[in-house]
Amino acid sequence: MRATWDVFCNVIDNYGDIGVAWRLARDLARQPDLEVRLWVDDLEAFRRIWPSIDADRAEQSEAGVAVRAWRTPFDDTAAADVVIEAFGCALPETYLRAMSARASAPVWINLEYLTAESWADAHHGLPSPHPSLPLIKHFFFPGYTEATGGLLIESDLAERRRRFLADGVADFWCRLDVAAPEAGELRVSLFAYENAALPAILDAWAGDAAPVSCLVPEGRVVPQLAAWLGAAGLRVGETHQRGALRLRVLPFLSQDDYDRLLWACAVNFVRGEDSCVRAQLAAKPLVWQAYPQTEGAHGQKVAALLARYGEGLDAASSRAIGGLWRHWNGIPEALEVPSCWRAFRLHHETMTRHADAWASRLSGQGRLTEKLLEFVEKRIK
Ligand code: TRH
Repeated sequence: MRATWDVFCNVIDNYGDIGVAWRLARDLARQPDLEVRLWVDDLEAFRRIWPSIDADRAEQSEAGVAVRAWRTPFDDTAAADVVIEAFGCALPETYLRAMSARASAPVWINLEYLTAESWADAHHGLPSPHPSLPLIKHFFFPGYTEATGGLLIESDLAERRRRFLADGVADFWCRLDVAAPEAGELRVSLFAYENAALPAILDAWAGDAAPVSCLVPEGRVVPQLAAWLGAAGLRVGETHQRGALRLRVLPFLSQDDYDRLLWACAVNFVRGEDSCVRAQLAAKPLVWQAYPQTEGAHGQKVAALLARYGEGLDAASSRAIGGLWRHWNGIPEALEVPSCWRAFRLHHETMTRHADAWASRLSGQGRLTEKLLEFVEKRIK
């Protein structure tokens, strides 16, 4: 019999919640004998990362996943064998009651935010009994070590990337209406929150000795780019040249096209969690802006990932990447942005080799979907 899985996603802000929930639901649906439903409370946000979603439909099917609008009040629904609550979104009361009414309780999992911090090892898998219902929730922590739940890496990802790089890049640029890189050009993708270090990095790119082209999917950073350009606004498709820098605003891409953009660029500036992982898997040097948190808590996340990512890198390259990451996250850094960028540029080749080795290492460390299936297998009654 096919096991049923329900994944619940409450979109709080940005695209990370739906981005991860959708990636997971799609990957689960590719496994044999699983029936997957994804409940989403903001289909408009979902449509942005997956344009074939119809934001007005309560029920639809996409990539083998039954997509359901999560509405309040929540209609009575039979609970699934496995229930995934993405990022602590509180499940509807009616659904909790349906879970406890089952002859055998579902395996209930709270999929947590990714962090490279070491405490994730000890917290992964911990149970938390419901205060009044006969249900136990388990905390599932993605992470970078074997003791965690691993990372969302589809089993065919490396092969898809390889095929794209072998014969798909030219078509991709054509489809985006972007010229292929010229000789010596450094192509950068930029996905960021508002960022105090942005004007300095744009200045550094404009003053670079070689052409830098920066591709920016439409989003929160665009008003800041417009201000730097001295323009009233910036629309999708506009291109601006300042010194060595050519800036181009792209439409917000589908999740799969965004992966392709990361594969095709030489450096990727990413933010939050999902794009950060995808940039690591793209095997190219990356600059990460963590989701800003109060009291600088994101600084620890940045330091933790830098420490892991930097393992095996020579001191100079490690210094170069660390300097830029710190500026990009508002963490004190002795070197100025232009020096950090020059160092980053100088060590780009070494960092690219390192990024390739890092991506292979991540793939060998345990995939989240497989670990989740194992975790559930041990608990299912
Ligand atoms: O959008 P984000 O900033 O999401 C954040 C973080 O997840 C953060 O931890 C969370 O607390 C906060 O939201 C509420 O960044 P993230 O995680 O990289 O998610 C972006 C998703 O959007 C990812 O799945 C990739 C996708 N995407 C596209 O599909 N098309 C695009 O053009 C771009 C730029 C991104």
